[in-house]
Amino acid sequence: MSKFLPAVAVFAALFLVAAKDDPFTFAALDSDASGEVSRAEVERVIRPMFEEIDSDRSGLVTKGEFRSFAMKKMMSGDRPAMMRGKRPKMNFDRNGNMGFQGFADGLWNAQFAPHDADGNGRLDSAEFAKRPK
Ligand SMILES: [Ca+2]
Ligand SMILES: [Ca+2]
Repeated sequence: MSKFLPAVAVFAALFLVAAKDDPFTFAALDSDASGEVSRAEVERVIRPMFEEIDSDRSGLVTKGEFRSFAMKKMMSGDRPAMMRGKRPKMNFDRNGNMGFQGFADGLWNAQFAPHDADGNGRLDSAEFAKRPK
């Protein structure tokens, strides 16, 4: 029996988990099937996450809500797609609040815009594949 087999099996299992739970697959994001992922399409997918973080449904995420969300995900061993790769800049205002557009700006600028090689404001599948997994 190859000593490499267990590592391969673990890798395959991780891949299956990621494929099942990751909302940031190209096919899931490209909701109009145009062959490119736009900022609007990313916003559609991250809106429910913003609403989950905004636990009091005020329409704004506070630093406290963000910390609680991050802690809950860490405790459950769940690593949201937005916490992979380059960490988004969290655009909290001076009162410690962040609206949805600030949230979307942070995520887009950290994880999508840097891979837009042709600068057209959208990621095609080749550009998207350059995102860290
Ligand atoms: Ca699209
Ligand atoms: Ca592009």
